[in-house]
Amino acid sequence: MAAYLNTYADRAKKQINPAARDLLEAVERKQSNLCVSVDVTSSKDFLSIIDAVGPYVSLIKTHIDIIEDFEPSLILRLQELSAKHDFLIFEDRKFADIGNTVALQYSSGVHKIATWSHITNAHPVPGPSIIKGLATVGLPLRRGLLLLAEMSTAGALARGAYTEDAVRMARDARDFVIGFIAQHRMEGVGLREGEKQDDAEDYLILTPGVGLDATGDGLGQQYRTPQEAVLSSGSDIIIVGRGIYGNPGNMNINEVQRQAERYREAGWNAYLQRLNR
Ligand code: S5P
Repeated sequence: MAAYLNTYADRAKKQINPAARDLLEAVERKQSNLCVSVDVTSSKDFLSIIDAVGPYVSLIKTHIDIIEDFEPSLILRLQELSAKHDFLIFEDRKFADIGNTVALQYSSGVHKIATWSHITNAHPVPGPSIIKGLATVGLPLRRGLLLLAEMSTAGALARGAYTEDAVRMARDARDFVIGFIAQHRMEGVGLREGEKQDDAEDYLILTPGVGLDATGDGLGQQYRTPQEAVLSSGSDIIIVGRGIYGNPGNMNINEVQRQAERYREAGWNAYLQRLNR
């Protein structure tokens, strides 16, 4: 049986990377495979959404560079909310440069991502050196990396041979690469000639492009339901942004909370169905 068909709790015990283990343990504790993507530009909205959805998530995804009034104290507030509500933090930085540059982007600058973000992600486009560069910063801090093996957008170039190469790159860096941003599972993908699928391989699949009410956003985004992502495609964590907070311009925080609860339940029920199939 493929490792991902076990419970989150069992899978946590077998992870070698601490961030992957912590995430799976949080998922189990909170009975939530929901990650909310907080794509808003003011610190106030950012913190109020996170405080509202906190009880229903195991992971909060940030785009810290879109915050207009960013100050280092925002990170302290984020960390307080992470402790209050028991969730991990994933900065969706999508690194895509040479090893030396990404190591600097990860450790330095205004945001110092590696100091607070348990998980981050990278495009495999530069080749294995991007993992090596990020690992020099992330591994000593017990961080984990996701590779973007596929994207949710219409016409994405991350498919076929590109996706296969991404999975091979991950298999060569098991201590740091904990999984993929993807729309499907990656077991059996990218096996080299004569190589057999390792049944113990257990990458985390985090899936954006999830929505219960819309099918797209008019800018290329494509949505599937939590049921499709988790039950049909074997996703481990659903990533939901606007499906939960709508248009931040006219946000009702009670409604944001209600939607987070709704997505948590949909994601968790799909997982239970997968376990019992
Ligand atoms: O393929 C991808 C990869 C990512 S990380 N498609 C995505 O949409 N994302 C991110 O997920 C995107 O940057 C955004 O932060 C979030 C989806 O937001 P939503 O509002 O469409 O749910």
